[in-house]
Amino acid sequence: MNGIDQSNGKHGPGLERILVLEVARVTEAAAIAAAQMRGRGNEKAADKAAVDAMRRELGRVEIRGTVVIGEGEMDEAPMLYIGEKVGIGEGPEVDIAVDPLEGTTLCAKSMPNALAVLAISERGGLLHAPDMYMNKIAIGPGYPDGTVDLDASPAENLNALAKAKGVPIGEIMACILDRPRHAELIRAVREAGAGVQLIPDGDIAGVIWTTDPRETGVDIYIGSGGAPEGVLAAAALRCIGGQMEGRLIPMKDEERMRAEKMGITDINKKFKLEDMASADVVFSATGVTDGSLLKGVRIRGDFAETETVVMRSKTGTVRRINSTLRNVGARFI
Ligand code: VTB
Repeated sequence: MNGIDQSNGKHGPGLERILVLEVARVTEAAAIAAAQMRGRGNEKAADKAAVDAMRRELGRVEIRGTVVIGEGEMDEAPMLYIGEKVGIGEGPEVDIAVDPLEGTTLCAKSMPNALAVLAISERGGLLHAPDMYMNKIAIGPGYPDGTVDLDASPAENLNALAKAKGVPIGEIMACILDRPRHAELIRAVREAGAGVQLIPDGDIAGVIWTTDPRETGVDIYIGSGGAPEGVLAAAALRCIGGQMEGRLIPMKDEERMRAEKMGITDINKKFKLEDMASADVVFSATGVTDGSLLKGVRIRGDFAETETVVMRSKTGTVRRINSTLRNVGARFI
């Protein structure tokens, strides 16, 4: 999709506007909890703090929610597992995708771009992506449909993007996760004449950066990362506009079976943005550590300051919310 979703979504009348503030509160709470674990070198503890806080806050929202992307299967994760019912049990029926701490390592090392992330959609509006790798390609809004294609070579995609942007390929910057598995991809991008911005972690932010190249310097995201993160990024792009494709990369039979169990009949399918986020969606991210998308949490005495971006596909509104929360009995409210 290129541009903003003006429809009501094909699954129902659309999400209620009030939910925009509610979901922002939820990512704020997760971010503050995680922020208190910044730089402690303890990924598990940071993640647990974010999960606990997100779970608690979700429990106060007037929804009948089902987690479709969460911390794992029911037997793997005690909280926010796939299929878990969240919310107060009244209000609209919604599906929820969470990544309470996107970039646990970034948080544990107090490095940039750790986020608390959540997307909420009408029932059935988000792809139930299993926890496995996904090949992804994404660009921001304003380009003709089909400018890039997951099955084209890096050089083809970069040339097409440069042409659509009206710049020489030397001015295109690709964001790629810094992993040995991407060595060949990185080489091909550089050989084509484009630049590579390597990130240690956090490809939801990597995808979102493509929507504002003037600010972020990133034109395109390419490479493999988590499939759940792919769906969350797609939810964000559905709100801001942009194009994205993804394909699962099952490594073993067990992963194939898991995908099938989650309703994915064609494991080789090239998912378009609209397949990953097919209905009205609200996306919220709060910065945990400072980053180019959002400022991290500031804790000053009894106050915590947060920055959140929350967006809604139905209208394409993107809000930035700066909050100051007060510490009441070891909890910021
Ligand atoms: C990916 C990416 C995430 O972790 O899941 C990555 O999508 C893990 O990749 O944004 P590796 O298995 O190669 O380490 C993140 O970077 C952070 O959760």
